[in-house]
Amino acid sequence: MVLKLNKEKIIVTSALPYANGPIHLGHLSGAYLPADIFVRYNRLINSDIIYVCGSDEHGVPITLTADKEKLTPKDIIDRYHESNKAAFEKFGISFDIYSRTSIPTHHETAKDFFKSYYNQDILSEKKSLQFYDEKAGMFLPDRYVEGTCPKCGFEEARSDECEKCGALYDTSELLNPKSKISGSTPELKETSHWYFPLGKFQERLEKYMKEANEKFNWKSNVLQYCIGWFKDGLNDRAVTRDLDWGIKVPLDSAKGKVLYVWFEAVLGYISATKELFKQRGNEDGWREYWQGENTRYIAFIGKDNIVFHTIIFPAMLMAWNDGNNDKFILPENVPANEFLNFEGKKFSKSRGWGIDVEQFLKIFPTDSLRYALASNLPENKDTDFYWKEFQAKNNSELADILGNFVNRTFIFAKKHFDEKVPTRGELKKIDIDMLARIAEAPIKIGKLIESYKIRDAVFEMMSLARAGNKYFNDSEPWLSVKENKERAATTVNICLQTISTLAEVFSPVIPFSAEKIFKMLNVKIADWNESGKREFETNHQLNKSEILFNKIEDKTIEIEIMKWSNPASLEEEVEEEKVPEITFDDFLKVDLKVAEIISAEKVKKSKKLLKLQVKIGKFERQVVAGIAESYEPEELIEKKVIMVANLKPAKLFGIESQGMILAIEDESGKLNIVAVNASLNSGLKVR
Ligand code: B3M
Ligand code: ZN
Repeated sequence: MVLKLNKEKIIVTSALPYANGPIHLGHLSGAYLPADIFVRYNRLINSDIIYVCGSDEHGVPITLTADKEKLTPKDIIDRYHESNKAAFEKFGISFDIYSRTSIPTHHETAKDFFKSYYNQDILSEKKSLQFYDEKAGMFLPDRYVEGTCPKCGFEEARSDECEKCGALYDTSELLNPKSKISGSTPELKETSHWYFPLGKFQERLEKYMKEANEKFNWKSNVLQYCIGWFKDGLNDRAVTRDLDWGIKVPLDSAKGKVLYVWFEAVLGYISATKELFKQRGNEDGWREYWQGENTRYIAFIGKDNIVFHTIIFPAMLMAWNDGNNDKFILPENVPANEFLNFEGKKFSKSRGWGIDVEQFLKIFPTDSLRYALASNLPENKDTDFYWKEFQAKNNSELADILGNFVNRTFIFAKKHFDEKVPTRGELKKIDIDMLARIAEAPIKIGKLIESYKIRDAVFEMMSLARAGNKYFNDSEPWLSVKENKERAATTVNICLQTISTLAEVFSPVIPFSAEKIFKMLNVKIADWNESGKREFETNHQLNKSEILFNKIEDKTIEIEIMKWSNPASLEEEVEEEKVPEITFDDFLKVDLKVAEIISAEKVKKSKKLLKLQVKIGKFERQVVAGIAESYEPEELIEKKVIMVANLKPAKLFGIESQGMILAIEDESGKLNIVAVNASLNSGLKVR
């Protein structure tokens, strides 16, 4: 049974992030910002669309974090569910619901799917040998066992696959197995699991993908990935695990087993939609979005989640549809993004590399980040977040192009037209061309967003702002206002119309600033189809203008660069590090001086920190340095070292630190202070 609907419905989902850590910029660029822009645009063209997401709260990642922090899984998920929800909100991600997989609705939904497959008799129970960690009291998932490859002797091989030589082997063949959880040697123990017959769906999946691609033009990175999987052939997949944190397998014979987290997490999209409609007082409303005849489903994800959304989830829905009267639709597109790196290196939760959203938005405005990320989305290949580029996007694009155009127009209208929209006079070619540009921009941008080319769309938005500035310059209203006020009126009128169009087309990307512009223009946002066609009433009153984007100062950005270029706690990555270039002037901004250490003492309760008093010429300073694990305080007295003398003071363990001592971290993790010849006087400048 398929529901007939009078209007097309669209459901958009973004991957459900594990509730075991904060959301970072890489997550945003992968699956959330592009989806949000797509959804916001669709709302403006009056699509009947819902945007659904939530926390993924089961699986080994959660239990591991809990173990590490000596807390319960529930503590962990509660903490991160709330903080991630708040971070998304602050970043302006406009979910209709941010649900979670620990809610009863989700447990029931997941169990229903499992029971349906069980009753349809498509699951098979198989016995296998699996590593069991006696010390941790648990069966070990594959990626938590490491050992020596039986083929090539590589010592960090995974439990059933060697990364070095590519060999695949049976878990029981792995030599010297080690549990990554407790470090002990795990035993092989027999267990049994339920398997989903993915292989049986291969033909239908290939057909589904082919047809979806023909109709909706899938991204080539996604297609290539799937083709690879099909080539290797799909196998049965275990959908249960031996764990106690998760959704209990709804069979009497399956004590101590839970559903595999990926099996149930994808169903989280459905249960979150159910929850949304429960909240809306329309219990069955969710069906229109999942089971309607003219319903579209688009799943936004990062590239590491492709197989689950293009193969496993569709197969699960097909299997459900085979055995039930209510039939689900399959994703029409899965526009997966590649990764965003941070200053040349992969974001890494475990290594603490990469700034998270909450931290970021404490320092910089949301729209600046949204714009910078949106114009650099990893749509076809990995991209990088660099602080300097972020600053340039904000200063040279948002502030200098868009902000400047809005600002100069408002100032001009205030000065010469009494803060009102002046009426247009006779149009010249330059005006007609600009009006044509305004009219076509929303159409062009809309098409790009609809085909998931968000970067290009953002480029077009800023191009329109550039065109606005050029139109203002070429029209020279500051001259015409003296000689022929009607000319100036026409220019200002068209500039204001351009601004209104800019606010409309930019609103999916920088919604908070767009809102400010509408307020300044004293109008409400129009439907996308009407944008570019706004006619202001005669003498329409404008509101007070405000600066939309403040410039980010060099020193603010340099602090961030410093912070992230000296993360003593981070392990080095194997790849060569790409460090952004600086100019000589940049270098000169760092005031490096010779300093003499005159006293040193341990900081109470800290293993790493020493409190130092140093002399720089005639002046004394206090510095808190993270070198306590490498030096005894006495060793340091009278040492002449190099110090960053103009670092903004910061408090560490409540103690003010007024500078930074340079040190070199060697391979063993020891810090070696950069000491200079004792004959050099303190206060001398390094250059
Ligand atoms: N939680 C994996 C991840 O956070 C996973 C996505 C689930 S989507 C249903 O990358
Ligand atoms: Zn090997």
